[in-house]
Amino acid sequence: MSDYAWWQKGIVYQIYPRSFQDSDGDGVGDLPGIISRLDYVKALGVDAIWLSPIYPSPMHDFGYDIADYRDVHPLFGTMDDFDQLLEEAHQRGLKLILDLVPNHTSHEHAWFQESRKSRDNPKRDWYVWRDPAPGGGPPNNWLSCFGGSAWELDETTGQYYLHSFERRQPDLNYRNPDVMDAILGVMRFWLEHGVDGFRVDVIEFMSKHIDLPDEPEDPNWNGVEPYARLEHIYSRNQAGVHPLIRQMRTLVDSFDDRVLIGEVFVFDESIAAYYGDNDECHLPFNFNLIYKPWNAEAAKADLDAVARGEIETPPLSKYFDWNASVIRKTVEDYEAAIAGHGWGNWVLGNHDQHRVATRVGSQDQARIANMLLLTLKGTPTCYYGDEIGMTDVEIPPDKIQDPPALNQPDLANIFGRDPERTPMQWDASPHAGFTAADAEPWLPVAPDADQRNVERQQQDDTSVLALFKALTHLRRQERALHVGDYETVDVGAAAHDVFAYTRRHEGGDDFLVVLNLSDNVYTLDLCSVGEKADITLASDLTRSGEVSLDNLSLAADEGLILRLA
Ligand code: ISL
Repeated sequence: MSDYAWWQKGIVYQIYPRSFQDSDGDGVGDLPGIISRLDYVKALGVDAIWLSPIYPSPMHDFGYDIADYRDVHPLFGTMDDFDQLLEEAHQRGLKLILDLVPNHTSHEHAWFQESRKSRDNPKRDWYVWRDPAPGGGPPNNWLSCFGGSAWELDETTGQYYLHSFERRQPDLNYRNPDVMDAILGVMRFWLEHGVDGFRVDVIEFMSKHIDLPDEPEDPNWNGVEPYARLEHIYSRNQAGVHPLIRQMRTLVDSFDDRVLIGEVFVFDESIAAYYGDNDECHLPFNFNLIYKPWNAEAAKADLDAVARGEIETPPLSKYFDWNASVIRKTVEDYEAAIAGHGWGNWVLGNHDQHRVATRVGSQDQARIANMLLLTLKGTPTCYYGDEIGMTDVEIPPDKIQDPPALNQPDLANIFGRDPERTPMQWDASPHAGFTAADAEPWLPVAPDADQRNVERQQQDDTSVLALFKALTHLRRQERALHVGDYETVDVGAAAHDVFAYTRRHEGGDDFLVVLNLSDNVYTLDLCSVGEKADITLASDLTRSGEVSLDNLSLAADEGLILRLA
Protein backbone atom coordinates (compact mmCIF):
# COMPACT_ATOMS: atom_id res chain seq x y z
CA MET A 1 0.00 0.00 0.00
CA SER A 2 3.04 2.30 0.02
CA ASP A 3 2.11 4.07 -3.16
CA TYR A 4 2.99 7.51 -1.84
CA ALA A 5 6.48 8.93 -1.38
CA TRP A 6 7.72 10.06 2.04
CA TRP A 7 7.54 13.69 0.96
CA GLN A 8 3.84 13.23 0.15
CA LYS A 9 2.84 11.45 3.35
CA GLY A 10 5.25 13.29 5.60
CA ILE A 11 5.71 16.60 7.37
CA VAL A 12 8.67 18.91 6.81
CA TYR A 13 10.19 20.85 9.73
CA GLN A 14 12.39 23.83 8.93
CA ILE A 15 15.38 24.53 11.14
CA TYR A 16 17.13 27.89 10.88
CA PRO A 17 20.55 26.70 12.05
CA ARG A 18 21.70 30.02 13.49
CA SER A 19 18.80 29.98 15.93
CA PHE A 20 18.03 26.40 16.93
CA GLN A 21 20.70 25.35 19.43
CA ASP A 22 24.18 26.65 20.12
CA SER A 23 26.70 24.09 21.42
CA ASP A 24 29.88 26.14 21.71
CA GLY A 25 28.81 29.36 23.40
CA ASP A 26 29.40 31.75 20.50
CA GLY A 27 25.74 32.80 20.47
CA VAL A 28 25.04 31.26 17.06
CA GLY A 29 23.39 27.88 16.64
CA ASP A 30 25.34 25.03 15.05
CA LEU A 31 25.23 21.44 13.80
CA PRO A 32 26.27 19.76 17.07
CA GLY A 33 23.48 21.79 18.66
CA ILE A 34 20.97 20.41 16.19
CA ILE A 35 22.26 16.87 16.76
CA SER A 36 21.67 17.29 20.49
CA ARG A 37 18.03 18.19 19.75
CA LEU A 38 17.25 15.43 17.25
CA ASP A 39 15.26 13.43 19.78
CA TYR A 40 13.05 16.46 20.29
CA VAL A 41 12.54 16.82 16.54
CA LYS A 42 11.76 13.12 16.20
CA ALA A 43 9.25 13.32 19.04
CA LEU A 44 7.45 16.13 17.23
CA GLY A 45 6.24 13.52 14.78
CA VAL A 46 7.72 15.18 11.72
CA ASP A 47 9.41 13.28 8.91
CA ALA A 48 12.02 15.55 7.40
CA ILE A 49 14.25 18.43 8.43
CA TRP A 50 14.90 21.25 6.00
CA LEU A 51 18.07 23.06 7.04
CA SER A 52 18.54 26.65 5.97
CA PRO A 53 22.05 27.17 4.52
CA ILE A 54 25.02 25.86 6.48
CA TYR A 55 27.75 26.64 3.95
CA PRO A 56 30.72 29.01 4.28
CA SER A 57 29.38 32.53 3.91
CA PRO A 58 30.25 36.09 4.94
CA MET A 59 26.68 36.12 6.30
CA HIS A 60 25.53 39.35 4.72
CA ASP A 61 22.26 37.48 4.13
CA PHE A 62 22.84 34.98 6.94
CA GLY A 63 23.95 32.10 4.78
CA TYR A 64 21.92 32.79 1.64
CA ASP A 65 25.13 34.37 0.34
CA ILE A 66 27.25 31.27 -0.22
CA ALA A 67 31.02 31.44 -0.63
CA ASP A 68 31.54 27.69 -1.09
CA TYR A 69 28.75 25.25 -1.95
CA ARG A 70 30.70 22.18 -0.91
CA ASP A 71 31.67 22.82 2.67
CA VAL A 72 30.28 23.72 6.09
CA HIS A 73 30.72 27.13 7.71
CA PRO A 74 33.06 26.80 10.74
CA LEU A 75 30.42 28.73 12.68
CA PHE A 76 28.14 25.72 12.22
CA GLY A 77 30.81 23.02 12.57
CA THR A 78 32.68 20.71 10.24
CA MET A 79 31.93 18.23 7.50
CA ASP A 80 32.28 15.51 10.13
CA ASP A 81 29.57 17.21 12.17
CA PHE A 82 27.41 17.28 9.08
CA ASP A 83 28.00 13.58 8.45
CA GLN A 84 27.10 12.84 12.02
CA LEU A 85 23.93 14.90 11.74
CA LEU A 86 22.93 13.07 8.59
CA GLU A 87 23.64 9.69 10.11
CA GLU A 88 21.83 10.42 13.35
CA ALA A 89 18.86 11.89 11.52
CA HIS A 90 18.65 8.79 9.34
CA GLN A 91 18.98 6.50 12.36
CA ARG A 92 15.87 8.16 13.73
CA GLY A 93 14.02 7.82 10.45
CA LEU A 94 14.28 11.54 9.70
CA LYS A 95 15.11 12.79 6.21
CA LEU A 96 17.45 15.72 5.74
CA ILE A 97 16.82 18.36 3.07
CA LEU A 98 19.47 20.96 2.28
CA ASP A 99 18.92 24.50 1.12
CA LEU A 100 20.39 25.07 -2.32
CA VAL A 101 20.88 28.68 -3.41
CA PRO A 102 21.62 28.62 -7.14
CA ASN A 103 20.37 32.06 -8.19
CA HIS A 104 23.28 33.91 -6.64
CA THR A 105 26.50 33.39 -4.75
CA SER A 106 28.30 35.52 -2.24
CA HIS A 107 30.60 38.16 -3.70
CA GLU A 108 33.28 36.18 -1.87
CA HIS A 109 32.70 33.02 -3.89
CA ALA A 110 35.80 32.10 -5.94
CA TRP A 111 33.68 32.22 -9.13
CA PHE A 112 32.79 35.86 -8.55
CA GLN A 113 36.28 36.78 -7.41
CA GLU A 114 37.47 35.54 -10.79
CA SER A 115 34.58 37.00 -12.72
CA ARG A 116 35.11 40.53 -11.50
CA LYS A 117 38.84 40.58 -12.32
CA SER A 118 38.54 41.59 -15.96
CA ARG A 119 36.08 41.75 -18.82
CA ASP A 120 37.80 38.83 -20.54
CA ASN A 121 38.16 36.57 -17.52
CA PRO A 122 36.96 33.02 -18.35
CA LYS A 123 34.42 33.31 -15.50
CA ARG A 124 33.20 36.77 -16.60
CA ASP A 125 30.14 35.31 -18.19
CA TRP A 126 29.20 33.30 -15.10
CA TYR A 127 27.51 36.42 -13.72
CA VAL A 128 25.32 39.08 -15.34
CA TRP A 129 27.54 42.02 -16.31
CA ARG A 130 26.40 45.02 -18.34
CA ASP A 131 27.74 48.40 -19.34
CA PRO A 132 26.20 51.46 -17.71
CA ALA A 133 23.13 52.92 -19.43
CA PRO A 134 23.99 55.32 -22.30
CA GLY A 135 23.71 58.39 -20.08
CA GLY A 136 25.40 56.60 -17.17
CA GLY A 137 23.76 54.78 -14.26
CA PRO A 138 22.41 51.23 -14.00
CA PRO A 139 21.75 49.26 -17.22
CA ASN A 140 18.00 48.98 -16.54
CA ASN A 141 15.40 49.85 -13.91
CA TRP A 142 15.32 46.50 -12.12
CA LEU A 143 15.01 46.59 -8.36
CA SER A 144 16.61 44.53 -5.63
CA CYS A 145 14.17 42.64 -3.40
CA PHE A 146 16.02 44.20 -0.49
CA GLY A 147 15.61 47.80 -1.65
CA GLY A 148 17.29 50.03 -4.25
CA SER A 149 18.63 49.16 -7.69
CA ALA A 150 19.41 45.56 -8.61
CA TRP A 151 22.71 46.72 -10.13
CA GLU A 152 26.04 47.51 -8.54
CA LEU A 153 28.88 49.25 -10.34
CA ASP A 154 32.20 47.44 -10.07
CA GLU A 155 34.95 50.04 -10.39
CA THR A 156 37.61 47.60 -11.60
CA THR A 157 35.98 47.01 -14.96
CA GLY A 158 33.48 49.86 -15.10
CA GLN A 159 30.54 47.47 -15.53
CA TYR A 160 27.52 46.77 -13.40
CA TYR A 161 26.63 43.33 -12.07
CA LEU A 162 23.10 42.19 -11.33
CA HIS A 163 22.02 41.31 -7.80
CA SER A 164 18.37 40.46 -7.26
CA PHE A 165 19.00 40.57 -3.50
CA GLU A 166 21.78 42.14 -1.43
CA ARG A 167 24.56 43.88 -3.37
CA ARG A 168 26.95 41.24 -2.08
CA GLN A 169 24.83 38.47 -3.66
CA PRO A 170 25.64 38.63 -7.41
CA ASP A 171 23.23 36.68 -9.64
CA LEU A 172 24.66 33.78 -11.62
CA ASN A 173 24.13 33.71 -15.38
CA TYR A 174 22.30 30.56 -16.44
CA ARG A 175 22.57 31.52 -20.12
CA ASN A 176 26.02 30.01 -19.75
CA PRO A 177 25.58 26.21 -19.54
CA ASP A 178 28.80 25.86 -17.55
CA VAL A 179 27.01 27.53 -14.64
CA MET A 180 24.25 24.94 -14.63
CA ASP A 181 26.83 22.18 -14.88
CA ALA A 182 28.61 23.61 -11.86
CA ILE A 183 25.41 23.73 -9.82
CA LEU A 184 24.42 20.22 -10.90
CA GLY A 185 27.89 19.17 -9.71
CA VAL A 186 27.12 20.71 -6.33
CA MET A 187 23.81 18.88 -6.16
CA ARG A 188 25.46 15.58 -7.09
CA PHE A 189 28.09 16.14 -4.40
CA TRP A 190 25.43 16.39 -1.68
CA LEU A 191 23.18 13.69 -3.11
CA GLU A 192 26.12 11.28 -3.13
CA HIS A 193 26.76 12.37 0.41
CA GLY A 194 23.30 11.05 1.23
CA VAL A 195 21.08 14.09 1.63
CA ASP A 196 17.43 13.46 0.86
CA GLY A 197 16.79 16.44 -1.35
CA PHE A 198 16.88 20.17 -1.76
CA ARG A 199 14.78 23.19 -1.08
CA VAL A 200 15.85 25.43 -3.94
CA ASP A 201 15.99 29.10 -3.04
CA VAL A 202 14.15 31.55 -5.35
CA ILE A 203 14.16 28.98 -8.15
CA GLU A 204 11.91 31.24 -10.26
CA PHE A 205 14.69 33.89 -10.42
CA MET A 206 17.22 31.64 -12.16
CA SER A 207 16.29 32.74 -15.68
CA LYS A 208 16.02 36.35 -16.86
CA HIS A 209 14.69 37.77 -20.12
CA ILE A 210 17.56 37.67 -22.60
CA ASP A 211 17.38 41.41 -23.35
CA LEU A 212 16.97 42.51 -19.71
CA PRO A 213 14.24 45.03 -20.66
CA ASP A 214 13.03 47.67 -18.22
CA GLU A 215 10.13 46.43 -16.12
CA PRO A 216 6.84 48.36 -16.20
CA GLU A 217 5.44 50.22 -13.23
CA ASP A 218 2.69 48.25 -11.51
CA PRO A 219 -0.46 50.39 -11.81
CA ASN A 220 -1.86 48.67 -8.73
CA TRP A 221 1.15 49.25 -6.53
CA ASN A 222 -0.02 49.90 -3.00
CA GLY A 223 2.92 52.14 -2.19
CA VAL A 224 4.33 49.98 0.59
CA GLU A 225 7.19 47.84 -0.67
CA PRO A 226 9.58 49.69 -3.02
CA TYR A 227 10.40 46.42 -4.82
CA ALA A 228 6.71 45.90 -5.63
CA ARG A 229 6.56 49.19 -7.55
CA LEU A 230 7.50 47.30 -10.72
CA GLU A 231 5.89 44.30 -12.34
CA HIS A 232 8.63 41.68 -12.40
CA ILE A 233 7.76 40.27 -15.77
CA TYR A 234 11.33 39.99 -17.07
CA SER A 235 13.45 39.31 -14.01
CA ARG A 236 11.64 36.25 -12.66
CA ASN A 237 9.22 33.48 -13.57
CA GLN A 238 10.51 33.31 -17.16
CA ALA A 239 9.82 30.37 -19.47
CA GLY A 240 13.56 29.73 -19.52
CA VAL A 241 13.55 28.55 -15.93
CA HIS A 242 11.72 25.31 -16.74
CA PRO A 243 14.49 23.60 -18.72
CA LEU A 244 16.83 24.40 -15.83
CA ILE A 245 14.48 22.84 -13.30
CA ARG A 246 14.11 19.79 -15.51
CA GLN A 247 17.86 19.28 -15.41
CA MET A 248 17.80 19.46 -11.63
CA ARG A 249 14.93 17.01 -11.45
CA THR A 250 16.61 14.55 -13.79
CA LEU A 251 19.62 14.52 -11.52
CA VAL A 252 17.56 14.21 -8.34
CA ASP A 253 15.56 11.35 -9.86
CA SER A 254 18.72 9.48 -10.72
CA PHE A 255 19.04 8.90 -6.97
CA ASP A 256 16.47 6.89 -4.97
CA ASP A 257 13.67 8.60 -3.15
CA ARG A 258 14.92 12.21 -3.10
CA VAL A 259 12.87 15.38 -3.26
CA LEU A 260 13.11 18.66 -5.15
CA ILE A 261 11.27 21.55 -3.52
CA GLY A 262 11.25 24.91 -5.31
CA GLU A 263 10.72 28.31 -3.75
CA VAL A 264 8.30 30.11 -6.05
CA PHE A 265 6.09 33.10 -5.48
CA VAL A 266 3.29 32.25 -7.86
CA PHE A 267 -0.24 32.62 -6.60
CA ASP A 268 -2.46 31.59 -9.46
CA GLU A 269 -2.97 28.59 -11.71
CA SER A 270 0.41 29.15 -13.34
CA ILE A 271 1.90 27.43 -10.29
CA ALA A 272 1.10 24.22 -12.20
CA ALA A 273 3.94 24.98 -14.63
CA TYR A 274 6.46 24.37 -11.84
CA TYR A 275 5.44 20.72 -11.65
CA GLY A 276 6.15 20.43 -15.36
CA ASP A 277 5.03 17.11 -16.71
CA ASN A 278 6.03 15.46 -13.46
CA ASP A 279 9.58 16.38 -14.43
CA GLU A 280 10.16 19.62 -12.50
CA CYS A 281 9.59 20.36 -8.80
CA HIS A 282 8.03 17.64 -6.67
CA LEU A 283 6.79 20.47 -4.49
CA PRO A 284 6.75 24.07 -5.66
CA PHE A 285 6.25 25.90 -2.38
CA ASN A 286 2.74 27.18 -1.83
CA PHE A 287 2.77 30.49 0.06
CA ASN A 288 -0.87 31.32 -0.55
CA LEU A 289 -1.83 31.08 3.12
CA ILE A 290 0.78 33.73 3.89
CA TYR A 291 0.28 36.14 1.01
CA LYS A 292 -3.46 35.95 0.24
CA PRO A 293 -4.62 37.18 3.64
CA TRP A 294 -1.97 39.92 3.70
CA ASN A 295 -3.73 43.28 3.48
CA ALA A 296 -1.10 45.67 2.11
CA GLU A 297 -3.57 48.53 1.63
CA ALA A 298 -4.39 48.61 5.33
CA ALA A 299 -0.70 48.46 6.16
CA LYS A 300 0.02 51.36 3.83
CA ALA A 301 -2.76 53.52 5.27
CA ASP A 302 -1.42 52.96 8.77
CA LEU A 303 2.19 53.55 7.78
CA ASP A 304 1.18 56.98 6.55
CA ALA A 305 -0.84 57.69 9.69
CA VAL A 306 2.08 56.56 11.88
CA ALA A 307 4.42 58.84 9.89
CA ARG A 308 2.02 61.75 10.48
CA GLY A 309 2.11 60.93 14.19
CA GLU A 310 -1.63 60.23 14.26
CA ILE A 311 -1.44 56.67 15.57
CA GLU A 312 0.94 54.32 17.32
CA THR A 313 2.20 51.38 15.25
CA PRO A 314 -0.65 48.83 15.37
CA PRO A 315 -0.06 45.08 15.81
CA LEU A 316 0.75 43.28 12.57
CA SER A 317 -2.25 41.00 12.94
CA LYS A 318 -4.34 44.00 11.90
CA TYR A 319 -3.09 43.52 8.33
CA PHE A 320 -3.59 39.79 8.16
CA ASP A 321 -7.11 38.93 7.01
CA TRP A 322 -7.25 35.73 8.97
CA ASN A 323 -10.87 34.92 8.34
CA ALA A 324 -12.59 31.80 7.08
CA SER A 325 -13.86 33.37 3.82
CA VAL A 326 -10.35 34.30 2.73
CA ILE A 327 -8.79 31.03 3.86
CA ARG A 328 -11.52 28.88 2.29
CA LYS A 329 -11.16 30.61 -1.07
CA THR A 330 -7.38 30.38 -0.86
CA VAL A 331 -7.55 26.63 -0.27
CA GLU A 332 -10.16 26.00 -2.97
CA ASP A 333 -8.33 28.09 -5.57
CA TYR A 334 -5.08 26.29 -4.87
CA GLU A 335 -6.71 22.85 -4.99
CA ALA A 336 -8.21 23.75 -8.37
CA ALA A 337 -4.93 25.19 -9.66
CA ILE A 338 -2.86 22.08 -9.00
CA ALA A 339 -5.51 19.44 -9.72
CA GLY A 340 -4.02 16.90 -12.07
CA HIS A 341 -0.57 18.50 -12.02
CA GLY A 342 1.15 17.42 -8.85
CA TRP A 343 1.15 16.99 -5.11
CA GLY A 344 0.15 20.01 -3.03
CA ASN A 345 1.87 21.57 -0.06
CA TRP A 346 1.23 24.27 2.53
CA VAL A 347 3.47 26.72 4.32
CA LEU A 348 2.37 28.97 7.18
CA GLY A 349 5.71 30.24 8.37
CA ASN A 350 9.39 30.42 7.55
CA HIS A 351 12.48 32.54 8.20
CA ASP A 352 11.23 35.27 5.84
CA GLN A 353 7.75 35.71 7.29
CA HIS A 354 6.38 37.15 10.49
CA ARG A 355 5.62 34.41 12.97
CA VAL A 356 2.24 32.85 12.36
CA ALA A 357 1.24 33.40 16.01
CA THR A 358 1.91 37.12 15.50
CA ARG A 359 0.01 37.26 12.22
CA VAL A 360 -3.07 35.54 13.57
CA GLY A 361 -2.95 37.69 16.69
CA SER A 362 -3.34 35.21 19.56
CA GLN A 363 -2.16 31.91 20.96
CA ASP A 364 -5.65 30.50 20.57
CA GLN A 365 -5.57 31.23 16.86
CA ALA A 366 -2.00 29.92 16.64
CA ARG A 367 -3.53 26.58 17.66
CA ILE A 368 -6.10 26.87 14.88
CA ALA A 369 -3.32 27.73 12.42
CA ASN A 370 -1.41 24.57 13.36
CA MET A 371 -4.61 22.55 13.07
CA LEU A 372 -5.21 23.95 9.61
CA LEU A 373 -1.67 23.34 8.40
CA LEU A 374 -1.64 19.77 9.70
CA THR A 375 -5.05 18.74 8.39
CA LEU A 376 -5.07 20.21 4.89
CA LYS A 377 -4.35 18.04 1.89
CA GLY A 378 -0.73 18.35 0.82
CA THR A 379 2.63 18.25 2.55
CA PRO A 380 2.89 20.69 5.46
CA THR A 381 6.08 22.64 6.13
CA CYS A 382 6.41 23.78 9.74
CA TYR A 383 8.82 26.45 10.97
CA TYR A 384 10.82 25.78 14.14
CA GLY A 385 9.19 27.35 17.18
CA ASP A 386 5.71 27.52 15.68
CA GLU A 387 5.00 24.26 17.53
CA ILE A 388 5.20 26.20 20.81
CA GLY A 389 3.52 29.34 19.50
CA MET A 390 6.64 31.52 19.33
CA THR A 391 5.86 35.08 18.32
CA ASP A 392 7.83 37.82 16.57
CA VAL A 393 10.35 39.39 18.91
CA GLU A 394 10.80 43.14 18.87
CA ILE A 395 14.36 43.94 17.80
CA PRO A 396 15.92 47.12 19.22
CA PRO A 397 17.14 49.38 16.38
CA ASP A 398 20.81 48.80 17.20
CA LYS A 399 20.32 45.01 16.97
CA ILE A 400 18.68 44.96 13.53
CA GLN A 401 20.75 42.81 11.17
CA ASP A 402 18.55 41.82 8.27
CA PRO A 403 19.40 43.53 4.93
CA PRO A 404 15.87 44.59 3.89
CA ALA A 405 15.38 46.20 7.30
CA LEU A 406 18.77 47.91 7.25
CA ASN A 407 18.23 49.17 3.69
CA GLN A 408 14.67 50.38 4.33
CA PRO A 409 14.61 51.53 7.97
CA ASP A 410 11.16 53.13 7.73
CA LEU A 411 9.75 49.76 6.64
CA ALA A 412 11.77 47.65 9.07
CA ASN A 413 8.68 46.79 11.09
CA ILE A 414 6.99 45.22 8.08
CA PHE A 415 9.87 43.86 5.99
CA GLY A 416 12.54 43.11 8.59
CA ARG A 417 13.00 39.37 9.11
CA ASP A 418 14.95 39.34 12.37
CA PRO A 419 11.81 39.14 14.54
CA GLU A 420 10.95 35.64 13.31
CA ARG A 421 14.53 34.35 13.49
CA THR A 422 15.12 34.63 17.22
CA PRO A 423 16.54 31.75 19.29
CA MET A 424 14.47 28.67 19.96
CA GLN A 425 12.93 28.78 23.42
CA TRP A 426 13.91 25.56 25.12
CA ASP A 427 13.51 26.28 28.82
CA ALA A 428 13.46 29.02 31.47
CA SER A 429 17.23 29.12 31.96
CA PRO A 430 19.32 32.10 30.74
CA HIS A 431 18.88 32.70 26.99
CA ALA A 432 16.12 30.10 27.08
CA GLY A 433 18.68 27.28 26.94
CA PHE A 434 19.71 28.30 23.44
CA THR A 435 23.30 29.17 24.33
CA ALA A 436 25.69 29.37 27.29
CA ALA A 437 24.64 31.68 30.12
CA ASP A 438 27.63 33.98 29.57
CA ALA A 439 27.17 34.13 25.78
CA GLU A 440 25.28 36.74 23.81
CA PRO A 441 22.74 35.26 21.42
CA TRP A 442 23.04 36.68 17.88
CA LEU A 443 19.46 37.90 18.11
CA PRO A 444 17.60 38.69 21.33
CA VAL A 445 15.67 35.90 23.00
CA ALA A 446 11.94 36.54 23.40
CA PRO A 447 11.18 38.34 26.66
CA ASP A 448 8.46 35.79 27.44
CA ALA A 449 10.74 32.77 26.92
CA ASP A 450 10.59 31.87 30.62
CA GLN A 451 6.86 31.31 30.12
CA ARG A 452 6.71 30.04 26.56
CA ASN A 453 9.25 27.29 26.16
CA VAL A 454 9.55 23.63 25.27
CA GLU A 455 10.23 22.35 28.76
CA ARG A 456 7.20 24.03 30.23
CA GLN A 457 4.93 22.93 27.42
CA GLN A 458 6.19 19.36 27.68
CA GLN A 459 4.82 19.31 31.22
CA ASP A 460 1.42 20.63 30.21
CA ASP A 461 -0.75 18.18 28.36
CA THR A 462 -2.96 20.95 26.99
CA SER A 463 -0.12 23.10 25.61
CA VAL A 464 0.32 24.28 22.04
CA LEU A 465 3.18 21.77 21.81
CA ALA A 466 0.96 18.95 23.02
CA LEU A 467 -1.59 19.92 20.38
CA PHE A 468 1.10 20.01 17.68
CA LYS A 469 2.23 16.49 18.59
CA ALA A 470 -1.32 15.19 18.75
CA LEU A 471 -1.91 16.63 15.29
CA THR A 472 1.21 15.11 13.73
CA HIS A 473 0.47 11.75 15.28
CA LEU A 474 -3.11 11.75 14.12
CA ARG A 475 -2.09 12.83 10.61
CA ARG A 476 0.49 10.05 10.50
CA GLN A 477 -1.96 7.40 11.73
CA GLU A 478 -4.88 8.25 9.51
CA ARG A 479 -4.63 7.75 5.80
CA ALA A 480 -7.50 10.16 5.17
CA LEU A 481 -5.45 12.91 6.82
CA HIS A 482 -2.13 12.34 5.10
CA VAL A 483 -3.28 11.43 1.62
CA GLY A 484 -7.08 11.61 1.56
CA ASP A 485 -9.26 13.86 -0.57
CA TYR A 486 -10.24 17.35 0.48
CA GLU A 487 -13.74 18.79 0.23
CA THR A 488 -15.11 22.07 1.56
CA VAL A 489 -18.16 21.86 3.83
CA ASP A 490 -20.80 24.59 3.68
CA VAL A 491 -21.27 26.25 7.06
CA GLY A 492 -24.03 28.64 6.01
CA ALA A 493 -24.20 31.93 7.89
CA ALA A 494 -20.96 31.16 9.78
CA ALA A 495 -18.91 31.34 6.56
CA HIS A 496 -16.95 34.43 7.50
CA ASP A 497 -15.67 32.86 10.71
CA VAL A 498 -15.80 29.09 10.37
CA PHE A 499 -13.89 26.96 7.90
CA ALA A 500 -14.92 23.33 7.61
CA TYR A 501 -13.81 20.52 5.34
CA THR A 502 -13.70 16.77 5.08
CA ARG A 503 -10.74 14.51 4.46
CA ARG A 504 -11.68 11.11 3.12
CA HIS A 505 -9.86 8.04 1.92
CA GLU A 506 -11.15 4.64 0.92
CA GLY A 507 -10.58 1.86 3.37
CA GLY A 508 -10.12 4.06 6.44
CA ASP A 509 -12.05 6.48 8.60
CA ASP A 510 -13.15 9.82 7.23
CA PHE A 511 -12.71 13.12 9.07
CA LEU A 512 -14.46 16.43 9.37
CA VAL A 513 -12.37 19.43 10.39
CA VAL A 514 -14.16 22.47 11.81
CA LEU A 515 -12.10 25.56 12.58
CA ASN A 516 -13.40 28.71 14.23
CA LEU A 517 -11.12 31.53 13.09
CA SER A 518 -12.93 34.01 15.31
CA ASP A 519 -13.94 34.50 18.91
CA ASN A 520 -17.63 34.27 18.10
CA VAL A 521 -19.59 31.27 19.33
CA TYR A 522 -21.57 29.09 16.89
CA THR A 523 -24.05 26.30 16.71
CA LEU A 524 -23.68 24.67 13.32
CA ASP A 525 -25.89 22.45 11.27
CA LEU A 526 -23.51 20.17 9.39
CA CYS A 527 -25.98 17.36 8.77
CA SER A 528 -25.02 17.37 5.09
CA VAL A 529 -21.87 15.55 6.22
CA GLY A 530 -23.52 13.01 8.50
CA GLU A 531 -25.60 12.52 11.62
CA LYS A 532 -23.08 11.91 14.33
CA ALA A 533 -19.35 12.09 14.79
CA ASP A 534 -16.70 11.63 17.46
CA ILE A 535 -14.41 14.42 18.55
CA THR A 536 -10.99 12.92 17.90
CA LEU A 537 -9.00 16.03 18.63
CA ALA A 538 -10.05 19.43 19.94
CA SER A 539 -7.88 22.54 19.97
CA ASP A 540 -8.11 22.72 23.77
CA LEU A 541 -7.13 19.01 23.98
CA THR A 542 -9.94 18.51 26.45
CA ARG A 543 -13.27 18.29 24.68
CA SER A 544 -14.18 14.81 23.48
CA GLY A 545 -17.12 12.49 22.93
CA GLU A 546 -19.88 11.99 20.42
CA VAL A 547 -21.68 14.97 18.89
CA SER A 548 -24.72 15.43 16.67
CA LEU A 549 -23.73 17.19 13.50
CA ASP A 550 -27.06 18.95 13.05
CA ASN A 551 -26.41 20.81 16.26
CA LEU A 552 -22.67 21.19 16.70
CA SER A 553 -21.57 23.78 19.21
CA LEU A 554 -18.32 25.55 18.50
CA ALA A 555 -16.70 27.69 21.16
CA ALA A 556 -14.72 30.86 20.49
CA ASP A 557 -11.36 30.05 18.85
CA GLU A 558 -12.22 26.37 18.83
CA GLY A 559 -11.06 23.80 16.34
CA LEU A 560 -12.36 20.23 16.13
CA ILE A 561 -11.29 17.16 14.22
CA LEU A 562 -14.22 14.78 14.07
CA ARG A 563 -14.18 11.15 13.08
CA LEU A 564 -17.19 10.48 10.92
CA ALA A 565 -19.34 7.51 11.76
O1 ISL B 1 10.32 38.74 -3.56
C1 ISL B 1 9.83 38.25 -2.60
C2 ISL B 1 8.39 37.91 -2.60
O2 ISL B 1 7.80 38.29 -3.82
C3 ISL B 1 10.66 38.01 -1.41
O3 ISL B 1 9.87 37.51 -0.43
C4 ISL B 1 11.86 37.11 -1.72
O4 ISL B 1 11.72 36.55 -2.95
C5 ISL B 1 12.04 36.03 -0.75
O5 ISL B 1 12.28 36.59 0.48
C6 ISL B 1 13.17 35.10 -1.17
O6 ISL B 1 13.70 34.45 -0.08
C7 ISL B 1 14.80 33.59 -0.23
O7 ISL B 1 15.89 34.17 -0.92
C8 ISL B 1 16.54 35.27 -0.30
C9 ISL B 1 16.85 35.04 1.16
O8 ISL B 1 17.19 36.25 1.76
C10 ISL B 1 15.68 34.43 1.88
O9 ISL B 1 16.00 34.19 3.22
C11 ISL B 1 15.29 33.20 1.14
O10 ISL B 1 14.30 32.44 1.78
C12 ISL B 1 17.80 35.48 -1.06
O11 ISL B 1 18.55 34.29 -1.09
